[in-house]
Amino acid sequence: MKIRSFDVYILDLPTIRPHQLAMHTIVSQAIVVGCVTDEDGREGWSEVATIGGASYGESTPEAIKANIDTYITPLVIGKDPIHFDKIMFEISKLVRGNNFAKTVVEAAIIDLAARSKGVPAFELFGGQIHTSLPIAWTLASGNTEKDIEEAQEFLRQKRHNIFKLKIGKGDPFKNVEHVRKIKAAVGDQARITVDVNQAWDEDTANYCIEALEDGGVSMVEQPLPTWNYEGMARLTSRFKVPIMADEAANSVQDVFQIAKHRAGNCIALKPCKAGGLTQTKKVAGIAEAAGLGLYGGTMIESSLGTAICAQLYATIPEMKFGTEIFGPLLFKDNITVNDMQYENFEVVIPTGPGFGMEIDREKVKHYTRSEG
Ligand code: MUC
Ligand code: MG
Repeated sequence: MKIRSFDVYILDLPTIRPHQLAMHTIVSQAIVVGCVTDEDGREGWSEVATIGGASYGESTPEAIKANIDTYITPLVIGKDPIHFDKIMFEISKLVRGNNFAKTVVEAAIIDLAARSKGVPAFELFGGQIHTSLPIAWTLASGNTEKDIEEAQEFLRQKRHNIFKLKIGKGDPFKNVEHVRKIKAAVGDQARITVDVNQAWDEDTANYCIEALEDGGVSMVEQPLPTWNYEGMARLTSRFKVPIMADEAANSVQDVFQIAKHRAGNCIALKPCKAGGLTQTKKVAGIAEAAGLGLYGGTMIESSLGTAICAQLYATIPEMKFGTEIFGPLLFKDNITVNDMQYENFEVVIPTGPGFGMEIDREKVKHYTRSEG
């Protein structure tokens, strides 16, 4: 069985409400979708999501597509998909960085390999340990009252009892008040975490984390810029509340440095950051060996990318901080025929062949960005 083609599409998916982060407000999310075919006409599909062009991270959707088309696709044609590790090793020798692009390629090849064997992709990663995992929702409407209403509604529906608040935008002191009001409104019914997305300097972080800890917040994600490992280490040793590395934990090597310098006591996993599923398992191994807690992160993927994360996270023994793979719930529409299931405060791991999602070609066509 040999790979015959690899195609890449950029899609723009509208959200149900504006989603406000420190650097960008998402009203339409750019996702990159990959489709690999073999000589028998079988297909494998994959997705990564990007946030706010080049404002969140270095991998823009346009660069992901251009680098796959130009540099990676020629390296996969003619290869056997079941050898996805060997293929990715060969790519790594000729393509530096480009972790999002590598993830699109690896995940599509894994989907194809698993489908050709008629098994879920998690069977290629040692099997499913979890059938469902805790699922956080991000409150990021930009308005305290709306966020409280949203939280109360999802508690009532038994959809989420962990809420992550995006607080990097605007006055840090007002943001702390916003968090404390939400925590006071939900009380012991829900855990509240915050994601600062690199927006604070160390002095601001020292002041604000003390107030957040006092207000009952149970985790603080990426308070400082990615480069400030020493600052993250100081915050980690000063505060009891866990400090999570997200944007700073951008590769297997980053996570080793974080573990070595204790620049955080937990790690947000995302296949796109590590450069694929195999690399993410390595990140999880380093974290496990170093006693760092793990969190199943998201870049806010649609159902396809979410299923990829879900199936991988299901093979990791301990996800101490649960997951936040809520992407499909934030979009107005879906690009797969079936959808992810959420029930009893958990995300259900899909179990169909490949990553368990059946692509809706019409929807892919409809949301694909027109060229030029
Ligand atoms: C991030 O930084 O974690 C995850 C959830 C969300 O609302 O934004 C993303 C990115
Ligand atoms: Mg984050």
